[in-house]
Amino acid sequence: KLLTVAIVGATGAVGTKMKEQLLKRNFPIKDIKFLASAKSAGKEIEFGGKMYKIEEATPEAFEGVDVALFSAGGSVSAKLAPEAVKRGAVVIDNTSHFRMDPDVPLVVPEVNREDLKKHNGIIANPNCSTIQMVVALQPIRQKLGLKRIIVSTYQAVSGSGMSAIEELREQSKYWDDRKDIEAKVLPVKSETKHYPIAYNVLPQIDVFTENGFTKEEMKMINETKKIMHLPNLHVAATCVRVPVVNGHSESVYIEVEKEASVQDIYNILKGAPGVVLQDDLNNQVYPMPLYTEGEDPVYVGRIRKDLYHPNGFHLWVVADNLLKGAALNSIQIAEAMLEDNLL
Ligand code: A2P
Ligand code: 11C
Repeated sequence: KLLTVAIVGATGAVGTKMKEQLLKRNFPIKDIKFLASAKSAGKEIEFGGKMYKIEEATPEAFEGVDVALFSAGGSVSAKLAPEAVKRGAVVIDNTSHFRMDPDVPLVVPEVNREDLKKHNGIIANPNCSTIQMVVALQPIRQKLGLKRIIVSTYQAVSGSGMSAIEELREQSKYWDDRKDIEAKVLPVKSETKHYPIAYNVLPQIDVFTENGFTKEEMKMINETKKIMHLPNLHVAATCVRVPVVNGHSESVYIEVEKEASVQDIYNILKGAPGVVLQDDLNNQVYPMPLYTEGEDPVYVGRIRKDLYHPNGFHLWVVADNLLKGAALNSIQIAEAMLEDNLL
């Protein structure tokens, strides 16, 4: 079966990777549409050796589309995803807009593929930092149970889009005058204050919520519980932006229900779907974002048993946030739906 696909936000950091992944994974495409803002309409984009004209994302642009991959911000999804569904498309939405809607499955195929069956036209792709964590923890949860997660993230600027990548590149040139570097995008474009990301670490990703956690932190908390179907799981997150172009890293502390050894965790993660174990201290082997760029799996290393809690473990989890965290997971959702006759 060949499908007509649309990428909404085709010129963006994630949209560009969606385009690459469709080709790389040989997604069965009959036709493809590249949609973006009015500013990009008419510009050309290359796909599989052919040039395509970018169109403005309007309701009518979804006529004849089977699968629409959205990554152009929450407000674009809010407005246009229902229009795409009305015209018969299945929407796979990479924004946070529909994620906590009880009628919208929030899916990481390695964890809750079954939830796709309950879709009503829209499937939400989780936040990048959530995806890589649940891929690493689901196999452990299945064997040992899971009671608690405390995670601190080290997130790359690519999570904040093309303009943040440009900002880090630009600021990085000014080592001598680093106190006077101008910041316009990070930590959050819409906020009043901006701070340099080069030579710095920003303990704010997205805006603050009333309880003092940021929206990004609350996404990790709420999305994890929804994806894993564990409403009573205790999750705490501290999300931090670091001067890395691409690849999110996470220090994850977990408490499981059954007592286990580090070797048990190794055995569980070895060969687990979507996971690669990189943990060899004698040879200084552990995951790092510079080396996971462009790679599909979620890498796990530095696995340690807590020194005090008998069921506590520490893990270091790294993945390409634009791939497994966004574009790849979206395409894997489409592939799973195709296999399960849901498209
Ligand atoms: P454009 O390049 O035309 O502005 P990023 O996350 O890397 O910043 O990318 C955001 C993506 O969302 C871009 O492709 C951008 O297109 C697209 N976009 C932004 N605003 C709109 C809009 N109102 N309608 C459709 N696409 C939009
Ligand atoms: C970041 N995780 O790294 C964010 C980007 O909810 O899809 C993704 C935001 C989202 O900045």
